[in-house]
Amino acid sequence: MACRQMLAVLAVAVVAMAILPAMARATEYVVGDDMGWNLGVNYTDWARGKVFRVGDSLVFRYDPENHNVLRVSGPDFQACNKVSAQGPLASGDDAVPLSSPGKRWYFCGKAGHCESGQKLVITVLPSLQAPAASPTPTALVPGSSNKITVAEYQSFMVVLVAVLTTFMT
Ligand SMILES: *[C@@H]1O[C@H](CO)[C@@H](O)[C@H](O)[C@H]1NC(C)=O
Ligand SMILES: [Cu+2]
Repeated sequence: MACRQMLAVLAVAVVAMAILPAMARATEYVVGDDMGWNLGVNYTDWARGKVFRVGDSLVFRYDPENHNVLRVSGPDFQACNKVSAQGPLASGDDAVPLSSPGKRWYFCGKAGHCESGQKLVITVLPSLQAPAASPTPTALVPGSSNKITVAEYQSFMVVLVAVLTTFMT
């Protein structure tokens, strides 16, 4: 009996350790999925429940005759002000790497499209990659960020398995 429980615990641990690095892998989000970057799509709904991290990317797909993509500030997003530091993306298939954490605001610069709701705001979270040299478990240090790295999670799983194994024998 104890042996079977141990096997079950080990199986769960192995699965968890196999899945976690996969979760840390970069994700490419096609904005609007099959509907692409268009009028008539609610991008608030599209973004809901998605987790964007540094290293992921957004891909805007659209007809370049009818749409483009402007990255703007929060106030310009609210007001649909077509003020963008970089100028519009206009290829129709634009990959945007999410290279830093924080909020990002986009809308279509064609007349009336932002006002009609062709706009997207996302919050980019820090990467899940473990920092190269950081042996301190930052999750346990008061005042530090709450982020748990993959390495820390794996260490935690190893300890958990060891403890459970001890109790079950
Ligand atoms: C998108 O849907 C949300 C509710 O899910 C709503 O609050 C919002 O006004 C909608 N946006 C547009 C542009 O229709
Ligand atoms: Cu448009």
